[in-house]
Amino acid sequence: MMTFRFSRLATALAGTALVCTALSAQARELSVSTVLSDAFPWGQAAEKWAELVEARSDGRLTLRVYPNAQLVSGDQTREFSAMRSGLIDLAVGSTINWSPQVPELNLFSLPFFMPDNAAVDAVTGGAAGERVFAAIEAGGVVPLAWGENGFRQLSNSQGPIDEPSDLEGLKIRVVGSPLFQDTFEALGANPTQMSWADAKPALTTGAVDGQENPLSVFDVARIDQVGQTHLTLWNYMNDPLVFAANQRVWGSLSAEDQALLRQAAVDAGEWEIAMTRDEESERRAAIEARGVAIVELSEAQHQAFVEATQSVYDSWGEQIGGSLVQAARDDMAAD
Ligand code: X2X
Repeated sequence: MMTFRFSRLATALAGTALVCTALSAQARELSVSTVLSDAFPWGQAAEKWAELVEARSDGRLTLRVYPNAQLVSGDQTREFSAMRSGLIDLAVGSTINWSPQVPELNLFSLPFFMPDNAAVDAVTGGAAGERVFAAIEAGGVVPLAWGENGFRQLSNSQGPIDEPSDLEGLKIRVVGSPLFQDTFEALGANPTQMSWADAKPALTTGAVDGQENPLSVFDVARIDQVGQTHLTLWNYMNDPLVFAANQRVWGSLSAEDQALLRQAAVDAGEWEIAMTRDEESERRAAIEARGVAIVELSEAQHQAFVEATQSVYDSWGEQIGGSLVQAARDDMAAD
């Protein structure tokens, strides 16, 4: 009898332990998509977000980062749609990659529109930034915070580029909306759309002559090793990152967890933006030390690029919406 009771108790206890395990296993795991891994500031932004969320939720929420756009088989321009449909829970994504679905994100890709970090901050932190977030929300995804891939610079294997005619006939790898096609065509180049996964092989074989990416990407991905020996620092556009969530996932979280996730995204973004900017001069020096010839544009040379792309600025400004472009101008002027 005693034995029987004891074994019933043991069974009951074992059952309780099982329930506890099941409950703690219910600690929620959410996927985070990124294009670049944590070898790059972009991937580090996502890892920082995960780290902060894990610590602040005492392990209740776990963010698992999936780099290299693997959740969309490398097709980075499908990331936004995949997050909207629920294939991806969360993402730290580029305005370029999401611009095919959210045309307002092309604001950041207008050639030579935002000249420096202060201008970018004025826009992301201003009325235009709020409107861009509203557009993302209207597109079916919840935007949470800003990060930064950086100002994009032009590299190529053929020779120094300091005026538009130097681009004549060069095959340049681009990604994102057709705005990039138009910009490089206006400069006389021969742009070709390609994912990041395909870019390095295409540079290696010489299928393309050039590409454009921030210094951090050029540096970490060792783009110099695939024949890209000329780099023009022209700051033609900045590529902010956006931390965001699938709507249904967001709606399923308590108000407390929503606040936790959003604040952790804001903190991770601020941390990553500061780091990316701090590291720029070291990266430039490292790239130069590897034998890459760096071109900086004089004011007059810069102006020639601005004029050559004016028609793209005008026509895409209209497509994005004149009032959003004006709001961004006002944000920059008020700064
Ligand atoms: O594909 C690129 O060039 C990259 C990595 O910068 C983006 O995802 C926009």
